[in-house]
Amino acid sequence: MPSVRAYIGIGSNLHDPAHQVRRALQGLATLPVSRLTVCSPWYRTAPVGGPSGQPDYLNAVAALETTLTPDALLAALQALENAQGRIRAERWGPRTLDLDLLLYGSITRNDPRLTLPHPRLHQRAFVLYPLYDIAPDLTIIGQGKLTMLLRNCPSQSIVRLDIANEPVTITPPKPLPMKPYLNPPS
Ligand code: A4P
Ligand code: MG
Repeated sequence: MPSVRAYIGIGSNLHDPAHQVRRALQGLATLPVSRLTVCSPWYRTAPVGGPSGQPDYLNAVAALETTLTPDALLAALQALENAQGRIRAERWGPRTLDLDLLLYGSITRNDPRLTLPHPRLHQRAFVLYPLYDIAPDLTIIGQGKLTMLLRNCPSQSIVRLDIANEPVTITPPKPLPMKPYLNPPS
């Protein structure tokens, strides 16, 4: 079976998010019949939705080449979330780790268990900016060119962190430098 490129959205806002994201990347790097090819820079982002007062998130997007089926990949992502203490208490509540399957090749699917592309991908700056960093020419099937989605994305508070683009071994500097990423790339 030929491998497929899948994009994974990574988010954490509990229990040392930098540690959670690093650990998630290590988990992604060891998935069977898969290869972690790149991880975006990391972003500090204000929470979108969910209960008020929750901490800011650390978000990134990773790309995998995989021959896992979409369902097997989703199950593997959920196993990584569970291994990192993910508790599902309320919708969009704070979490140690969220791994969303954003895209699986050009597959579309409309099943509540697995919707592809991820149904809210196009509304979220915390997904679109890191995705643009690693795949600027991408067209999201059914939604349009990434550059267009970025231009139309609602304004959200996100800051790109100055971290080398090295999956697994990255260590965020302390204190986190704040480098506003103000305008969508043209
Ligand atoms: N599911 C369906 N399609 C997918 C997919 N493509 N990838 C199902 C992953 N899961 C998918 O997910 C709920 C259900 O969605 C699962 O049972 C799965 O079978 P979940 O991870 O348990 O819960 P969730 O992540 O809270 O749900 P949801 O609806 O995916 O949330 P979103 O839309 O991902 O939003 N703000 C900031 N700044 N940064 C964030 O990372 N994340 C969220 C979560 C809200 N606000 C945020 C952030
Ligand atoms: Mg999720």
